[in-house]
Amino acid sequence: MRTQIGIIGAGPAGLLLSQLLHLHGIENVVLEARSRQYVEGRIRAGVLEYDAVRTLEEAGVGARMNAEGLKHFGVNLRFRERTHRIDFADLTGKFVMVYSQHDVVRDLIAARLAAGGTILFEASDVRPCDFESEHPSIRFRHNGQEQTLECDFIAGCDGFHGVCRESIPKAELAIYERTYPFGWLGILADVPPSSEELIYANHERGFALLSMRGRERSRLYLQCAPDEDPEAWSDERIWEELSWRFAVRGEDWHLKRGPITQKSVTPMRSFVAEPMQYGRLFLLGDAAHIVPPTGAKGLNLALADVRVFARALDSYYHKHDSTRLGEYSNTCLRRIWKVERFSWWMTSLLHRFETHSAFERRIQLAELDYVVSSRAASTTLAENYVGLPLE
Ligand code: FAS
Ligand code: PHB
Repeated sequence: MRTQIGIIGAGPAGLLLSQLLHLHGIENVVLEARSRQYVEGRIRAGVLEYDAVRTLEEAGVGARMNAEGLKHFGVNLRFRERTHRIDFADLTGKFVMVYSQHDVVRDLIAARLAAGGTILFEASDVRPCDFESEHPSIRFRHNGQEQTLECDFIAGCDGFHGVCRESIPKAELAIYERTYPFGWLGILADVPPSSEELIYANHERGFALLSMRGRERSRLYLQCAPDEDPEAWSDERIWEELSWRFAVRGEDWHLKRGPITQKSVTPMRSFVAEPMQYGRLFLLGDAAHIVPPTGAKGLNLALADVRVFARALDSYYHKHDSTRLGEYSNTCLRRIWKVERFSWWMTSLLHRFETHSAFERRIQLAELDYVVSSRAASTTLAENYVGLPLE
């Protein structure tokens, strides 16, 4: 087999890249380890930045998002049993779109297949090869047959646990990481959300987040131990703990309960691998970086990398200019580190740290107080949350 761009991974990064390259007339093939059903059913992120919405519209996959997604013009911080709204419209003139990652993935797969795109699901033993040469290739097994995809460039969109980053010689990569002393127990529940907009709660018992999947289903998270066993949490125990953490005074508000249909624990880490390219192998999305989900940035960072890489390939093939390709990693990293900082800051601001002294706990609450009482500080949070300008 031969193509121009071999893409490893059919998550949001790989699929959006495939779609944008198709629109630029650049041939590509996507190799995905899992089945289509698995990839389309994986519950993950839920918030799209303002520019990510634009990017998906430009990619021709914005129709269902705009019909079914929820535009949010603000977000709420809850602490000391009081709720404070950060007004995106007033502070930035922008919004975020609550539309789940698995819906984005479904829309992109549908668009690619409708356009005759090639996505090989359930490909196994996928290995990027010869990417230090000008003739890279990807070896893999599919339908029981060993195959080779020859290409000009390889896009490593295979996530944090993928094969691409691991294929780069360790001496060539600088790794920056931080592991947090907690995780998130996430649930999906068949009950309408108890708030029109997201609520991030900082409580003595720990962090909690109220989000949603449309108007009929709730998505909620609570801070837990990093190795928490979700099966140790009955529905009753989850709803009780969430009710504690979202407790509020002087507001006619209560947390609606309903059947929990999915629960899982996500570990929390910050991670960046530099550079994001080696020879003709390029890393995009979680393959290169991870953020704690507190700032709702993981998916959005992946989509931003794709925009940079697709534009660089467009210049290479259609203007015979490889400058952008050579600058891909530096261009992405400038914005990635600002988003890593914001995700770290939101995590530090909202979670309970057992190592915190009484003084540090007071400083954390004072910072929350400052954020919600200063227009300048609220604007800082708002402009990061709706999304920093793309390169
Ligand atoms: P992905 O991991 O989505 O996709 C990589 C793809 O490559 C997968 O389909 C995988 O099967 C495939 N693959 C892996 N190895 C392969 C191989 N060797 N060969 C072929 N294919 C291979 N972000 C948020 O903003 N908010 C959240 O609430 C949030 N929650 C998350 C919960 C969990 C459990 C996880 C793991 C992540 C969460 N994230 C969240 C981050 C998440 O949304 C990622 O940022 C996003 O999926 C990144 O997209 P990709 O880079 O495409 O990687
Ligand atoms: C989600 O809806 O899954 C979500 C929203 C905001 C976050 C993290 C997750 O910060």
